[in-house]
Amino acid sequence: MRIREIHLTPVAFRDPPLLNASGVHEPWALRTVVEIVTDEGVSGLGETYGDISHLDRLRAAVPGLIGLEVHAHHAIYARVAASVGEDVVVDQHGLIGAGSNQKTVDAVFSPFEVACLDIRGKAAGLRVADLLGGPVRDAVPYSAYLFYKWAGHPGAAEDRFGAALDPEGIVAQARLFIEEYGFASIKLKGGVFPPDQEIDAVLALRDAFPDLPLRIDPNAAWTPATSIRVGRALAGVLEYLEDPAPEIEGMAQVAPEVPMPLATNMCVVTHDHLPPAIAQGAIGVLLTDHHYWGGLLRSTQVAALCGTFGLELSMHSNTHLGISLAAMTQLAAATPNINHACDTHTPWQQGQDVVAPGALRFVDGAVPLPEGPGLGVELDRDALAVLHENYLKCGVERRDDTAYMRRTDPAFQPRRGHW
Ligand code: GKR
Ligand code: MG
Repeated sequence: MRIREIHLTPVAFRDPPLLNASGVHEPWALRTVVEIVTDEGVSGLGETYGDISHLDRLRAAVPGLIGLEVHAHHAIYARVAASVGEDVVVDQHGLIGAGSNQKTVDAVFSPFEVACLDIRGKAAGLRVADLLGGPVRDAVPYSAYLFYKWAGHPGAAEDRFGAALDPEGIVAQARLFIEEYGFASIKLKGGVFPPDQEIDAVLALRDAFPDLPLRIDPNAAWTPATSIRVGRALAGVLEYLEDPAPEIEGMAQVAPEVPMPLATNMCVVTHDHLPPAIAQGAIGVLLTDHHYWGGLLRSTQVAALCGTFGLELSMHSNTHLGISLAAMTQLAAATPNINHACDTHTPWQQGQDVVAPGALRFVDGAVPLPEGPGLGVELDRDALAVLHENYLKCGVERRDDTAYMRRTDPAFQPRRGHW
């Protein structure tokens, strides 16, 4: 089965004003939908970032992939690497860690690989999880991913989630998510308010949901000294503490001084980071993300390495749609050592999607592995057209949480090692 056509469709969908250490989410989130069609007419889907620089790299990779076998994983990777050349993408919102050439290649390769696996699964009548070694769980647990947020975007009406700017607002948001999705663990995006206010929010969550595992992720907004203070204040409360301080060296200072494991999706984001992070004992949990770890198969290899070196695994998420949720679910279902509930931004999507409804659902906070072959989701072409139209009209070409925040607060500075 050879690749005959590749279609790249940038899309935009509405996103609430979620606050983080870099600023605030813009009213529109961007993604790119990748569709590969084979010479036999079988098509497969992938989903990735929608920033214009990434879209341009995807476009540049396409001609080299036409005619390749969908099974030719290594040849496809080599062609993508050749098209990327020496480029290094610097993450524009500063929340998923340092850039490197390998991370850029891996991020460009990922949606093509996912689409090829979708095709391979459909052709064989197997789920992607079967191609990755077979599912070890029927449903993948996700966590309630809470954000501090404004009531609505500046100048717009209040959205359905309302404001969450204090512990009461955060607990109310958790209740809504747990009622609607049944989540059985909770993550709070921090790095927004001074750490003591965020400690209070975590303690309020612990009081409201005494049985649920909790995490906080300030995206490296704290110094190592503050991270140690917060970690100790939350002894016995957190399942793990995610990216409290910047860089492997900062995390390595914190790790031996706090009672819970440290997790990251910022200081270990490519293979080169694993040896120093392991040697320095900087982390106990890696949040994988197939979008920048080179797709699904390479993510299972990273997972195996983590097992060898005694690291636990969770999964990172950025704002995404259903193709990504399906890929994340197939991967987590087939990765035995993903032993923490995965992150997802799904509730913030408010039903907007490019996949036909029905295949993906939440039951008690977990997504059952879709039944169909491949990823188990189908493109809804009308919905894709609407979201593409949004992209053409919205005027956003790259995610920039800091610039958007500065429209409201011109003096705002991203908070890296700030508190
Ligand atoms: O959506 O604002 C956000 C998150 O902060 C996201 O960009 C991060 O990459 O969720 C992510 C994380 O765990 O660091
Ligand atoms: Mg994180």
